[in-house]
Amino acid sequence: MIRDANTLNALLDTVNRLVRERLVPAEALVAEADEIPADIVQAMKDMGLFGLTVPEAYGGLDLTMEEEVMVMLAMGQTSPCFRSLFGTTVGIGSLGIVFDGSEEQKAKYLPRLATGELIASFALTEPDAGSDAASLRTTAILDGDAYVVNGTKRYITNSPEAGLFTLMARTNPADKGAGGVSAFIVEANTPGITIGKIDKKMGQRGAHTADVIFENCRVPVSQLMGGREGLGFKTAMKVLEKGRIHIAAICVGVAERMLRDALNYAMERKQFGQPIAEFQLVQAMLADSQAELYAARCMVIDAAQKRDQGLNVATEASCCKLFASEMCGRVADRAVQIFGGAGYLSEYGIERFYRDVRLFRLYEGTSQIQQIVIARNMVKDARR
Ligand code: COS
Repeated sequence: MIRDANTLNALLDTVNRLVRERLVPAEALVAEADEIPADIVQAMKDMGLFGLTVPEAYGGLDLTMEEEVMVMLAMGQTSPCFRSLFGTTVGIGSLGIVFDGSEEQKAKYLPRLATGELIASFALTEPDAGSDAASLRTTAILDGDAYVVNGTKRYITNSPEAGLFTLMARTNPADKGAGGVSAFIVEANTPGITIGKIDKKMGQRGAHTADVIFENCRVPVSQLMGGREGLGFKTAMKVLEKGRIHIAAICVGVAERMLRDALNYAMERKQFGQPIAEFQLVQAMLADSQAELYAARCMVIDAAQKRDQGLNVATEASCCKLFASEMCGRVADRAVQIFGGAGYLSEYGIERFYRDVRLFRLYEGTSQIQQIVIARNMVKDARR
């Protein structure tokens, strides 16, 4: 649902200008330094990008899913690390508070998240609990006025920058499944939290991940999400479901950028006396990419519109994440192929995108997890 086309277009114009004038020129530098310059971070904050999904009452833009998708399509036109910086705050890092936080928790944290003063991270994955998220081992045991948290969280995006963690921990060790898990809002400066070394990743340099280690960390009772135990897994699932549409939109945006770069290259590069874009085998790669991109774009917008109508889009969200991330990988591969030898050189940038987009098929639920969610829902619906 697009509430007011003029307001959205004004926002999209600003995002497009930021991407064109500030982010694209900084791509190579950010990858080299593994750091987004402070002035760019500030520009993103000033534009309200950290508050895209925060309700207006708490200082955010409160975008509908369709509007959020439009912004992500625009942000996809540059290196995905830029999106990643505010993506966890507008997505999985803060949505738990928006969905399930108490009034007090919302009032305390959402305004500071919306301005970017606080960066939020989502702490679910562990060394031994990834796809099987319900098996997480981090414990949060009630002791007087606090929960004592012990455990390690792994690959936590933006943890080195985070001011706040949405943490999933087991409050009931007797229940080894989803029902024993609770969600907490944990301030990053709480004693007992250590951030590990920044991970060396295949791509998306500039976006940081690291371990977050909790050692006898006393988290006040007031930080239990919504004041209720045992609902943390469901909070995580709801958050991830929305996040999957968001990530799918970014996949579409980045694929558009890679295909545009590949098309431009194919029209300039001459072999056998003519631009390689004139050759049918190159055209096949361009055409397959365009067709798949169109399909993914339609899917993402359709799922977003359905979600805005209040429909259950668990299946659609996983379809989008699965198809768009796999499509993005195929487009990246064809783009490198079209660039030929130049595609293997870092100065052309396409090899960086090729590495960057590999993550899309892994995080916020692997392609295999999306397949499981889709098929399970199909069986469940058929039994009704
Ligand atoms: N919205 C609301 N509730 C949901 C939900 C959703 N999208 N998906 C599941 N739930 C609820 C279920 O209804 C169930 O509740 P009841 O026990 O009351 O029926 C509960 O959550 C447990 O669900 P389920 O039985 O399906 O859990 P499983 O352990 O079988 O796991 C998968 C399901 C595999 C889908 C889940 O573990 C998953 O999504 N894993 C991937 C995690 C992930 O994306 N990690 C990425 C790292 S974070 S960047």
